[in-house]
Amino acid sequence: MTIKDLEKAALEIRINLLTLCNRESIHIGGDLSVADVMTVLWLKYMNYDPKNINAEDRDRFVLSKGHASAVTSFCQAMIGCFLAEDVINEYATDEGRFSMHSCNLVNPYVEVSTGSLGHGMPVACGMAAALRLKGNKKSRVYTVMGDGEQSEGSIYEAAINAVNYKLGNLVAIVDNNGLEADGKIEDITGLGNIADKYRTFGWNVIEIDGNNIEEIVGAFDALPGADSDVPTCIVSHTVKGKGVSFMENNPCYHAGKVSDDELKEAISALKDQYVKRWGHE
Ligand SMILES: Cc1ncc(C[n+]2csc(CCOP(=O)(O)OP(=O)(O)O)c2C)c(N)n1
Repeated sequence: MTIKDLEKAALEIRINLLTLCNRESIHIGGDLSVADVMTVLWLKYMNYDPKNINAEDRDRFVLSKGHASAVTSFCQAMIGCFLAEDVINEYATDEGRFSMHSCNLVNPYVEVSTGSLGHGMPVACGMAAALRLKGNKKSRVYTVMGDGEQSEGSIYEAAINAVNYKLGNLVAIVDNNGLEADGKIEDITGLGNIADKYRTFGWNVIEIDGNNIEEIVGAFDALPGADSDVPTCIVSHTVKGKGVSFMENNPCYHAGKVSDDELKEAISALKDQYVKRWGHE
């Protein structure tokens, strides 16, 4: 897929997110910040066949920031797991497969149910170790975390163990948007430099503008082989609410709904940005 194809797909995913957000409360801010990385990962790099979801050599995905379930579902819709309309129509209904957090009891395309922050990364670490024990040298385990989530101690236990067990098949992505649920991370926990922390533990670290599709592609292209010995952390600097000016860097849009007027304004602004860059829709 070309950069243009990926940007078009990211636009469609953002429009789907906003359309859903007009109907149901979702974690829109953190969905929008990570939308570009998720688009590139799912549409270009994940080795995952929706028709053969138990294939041994598939890549595994664990959404450690489990509240970004909507963007994950819309990416999976794009590769044919189900329809985007299914996500919109079933979201938060009693019989539906989709909700604020991904659940593998109702949705088989979810490898691991998540939502409680700090758990996905250690599970991903265990999965990567299990693949090694089984002699699988091909599959990667990707996990996507929040930067607020980096306050959970379990993340660091996993990070230390990933290096100790030489899990070069593990790729951790931190969506570094600077905000957590109700404010700036530097004001709440004073977390400091995330990239330096992973470097100190011995990880291979790649820092990118995570809302720039070209840089994201560059980061995935630069990953060492799945059979390498050192885990990689992609620190992805993003903007919470990316693409919708009234949501950007605004903690009020961590989670919630958008009105009809906000929906219209947001979609037209997103389309304008795309047309400005590529000349047509
Ligand atoms: C263990 C745990 N504590 C609290 C929450 C509630 N919670 C959901 S999202 C969130 C903020 C997370 O911030 P961050 O990881 O930066 O995610 P993002 O800003 O990208 O949405 C919190 C505190 C939770 N899901 N799990």
